[in-house]
Amino acid sequence: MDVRAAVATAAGRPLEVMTVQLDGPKAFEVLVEIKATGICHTDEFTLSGADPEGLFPAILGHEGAGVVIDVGPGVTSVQKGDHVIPLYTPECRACPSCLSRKTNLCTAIRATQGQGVMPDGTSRFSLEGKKLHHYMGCSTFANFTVLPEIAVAKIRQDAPFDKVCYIGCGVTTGIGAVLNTAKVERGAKAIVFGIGGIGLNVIQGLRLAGADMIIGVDLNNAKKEWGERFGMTHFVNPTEAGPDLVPHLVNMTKTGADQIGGADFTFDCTGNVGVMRQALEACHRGWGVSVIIGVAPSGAEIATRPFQLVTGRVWKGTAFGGARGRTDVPRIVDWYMDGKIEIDPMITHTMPLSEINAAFDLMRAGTSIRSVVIY
Ligand code: NAD
Ligand code: AHE
Ligand code: ZN
Repeated sequence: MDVRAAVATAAGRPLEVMTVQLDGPKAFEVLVEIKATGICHTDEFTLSGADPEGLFPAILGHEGAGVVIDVGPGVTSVQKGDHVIPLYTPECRACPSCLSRKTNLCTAIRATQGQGVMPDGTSRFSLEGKKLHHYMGCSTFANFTVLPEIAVAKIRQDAPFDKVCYIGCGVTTGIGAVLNTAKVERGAKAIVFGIGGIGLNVIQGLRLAGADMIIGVDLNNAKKEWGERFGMTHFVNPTEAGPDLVPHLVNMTKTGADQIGGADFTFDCTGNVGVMRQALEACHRGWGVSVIIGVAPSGAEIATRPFQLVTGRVWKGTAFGGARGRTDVPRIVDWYMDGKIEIDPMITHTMPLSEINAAFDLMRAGTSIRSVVIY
């Protein structure tokens, strides 16, 4: 069938909106009509050429919501008409990783997903007979896409696509990093580096968890008001904090008898390896936990003095907020529908697919939190 898609033809080039061809679902696959998709910084990361796994030409996008239009042979868990959110972290419930109960990183289809193809090794997308790559197993920058059955979460029918698409990445990643990965305790002191589409969801997750002190760090002063809107208690712009940011942050966390200072939990939501080091070193000696969420460019490495770890700080990472998609995503949709979490104010811009490049410009300029393409 013919579908409309924004194609990433080469690294560093604007997306090209065009008609491409999509084959129907094969065994254990589903055809989904994408109704809305968010644009995450990871899409920009891959489009820029910084992603070691980046493949071109490809149809990017991994933060969508839509309706099942058709199912291939063997599909049992969803049917035509179901509303779903695509999952870049699938949940097969049968691989060693799923069965371990220790991780959300299902390994059933990770190898082919990284090669930009479906589990049988072929692509469903093409342009005039030439293969187009899938992206993160989702390719939501097309109005129809094909996904493995294990890579869709069935959600309630009354949830608005143009809002809950954000649960496909940013909302779940930020809130999940707090609740699943860090397991933040009530009364905690936390620092969030990078107050964008992910960082704001970390902040609302910290508020849910009952953190007392939530320090936001961002180069962009406009993010102060945004952070405060979702529960941030203090804001620091590193360029205004004096010569050394880490001692400044540690000093801010010194209270009462504890004059050692340092945060109980820190979160990197920038993808900058220098910031990741600051986030670790701003943790409390003996128990502070620093969670890396940001995705860093090909070749980048993190560094710190081993002493930082010897003295009890813990460095962790998280993908999709540690969430098991088919189990956890429908629950997060319920949280949104019940008013337990907010999404609407973070969606600062909406546009048709034809204007998707404007969403990337807004992100690069720091003027959007989330842009959403509505098909
Ligand atoms: P975004 O562009 O909306 O926000 C990034 C924020 O970081 C901006 O406010 C920017 O001003 C700030 N920033 C940049 N450099 C900084 C610095 N040196 N110090 C302080 N602040 C700085 O991006 P986003 O969509 O929120 O994504 C954030 C990161 O998270 C990206 O690296 C993205 O790829 C990654 N990500 C990871 C996962 C995961 O599962 N681990 C999921 C989604 C996104
Ligand atoms: N391809 C990149 C890795 C990018 C990455 O870490 N992606 C996250 C999700 S970011 C969503 O916005 C993720 O899920 N990682 C786990 C995985 O299996 O990829 C690179 O650096 O190679
Ligand atoms: Zn993302």
